[in-house]
Amino acid sequence: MNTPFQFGQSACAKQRVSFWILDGNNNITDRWITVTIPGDVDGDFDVDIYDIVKICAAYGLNKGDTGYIPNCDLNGDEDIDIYDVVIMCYFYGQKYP
Ligand SMILES: [Ca+2]
Ligand SMILES: [Ca+2]
Repeated sequence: MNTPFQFGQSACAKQRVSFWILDGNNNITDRWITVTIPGDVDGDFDVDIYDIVKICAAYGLNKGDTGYIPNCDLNGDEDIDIYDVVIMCYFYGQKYP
């Protein structure tokens, strides 16, 4: 579901939300975020083997490293380590209908 986001609206699960960024030069950029299950690093609304493959490819990397995938940093501490894998394992097998 692609839904235009309204200011003040809370994003619910399984949504792709668009928003605009206005930079200091008055340039507007359109961006999308996906609200999904923790561990769904590829954004297809499930946590499966493809998500594990992706987190394994980035395992051990820190923010700024080549190959770092922000979606794989599930606890937001700027590295991809066992704590992120634990979160993914907790949600493994879940999907939105
Ligand atoms: Ca997935
Ligand atoms: Ca992390």
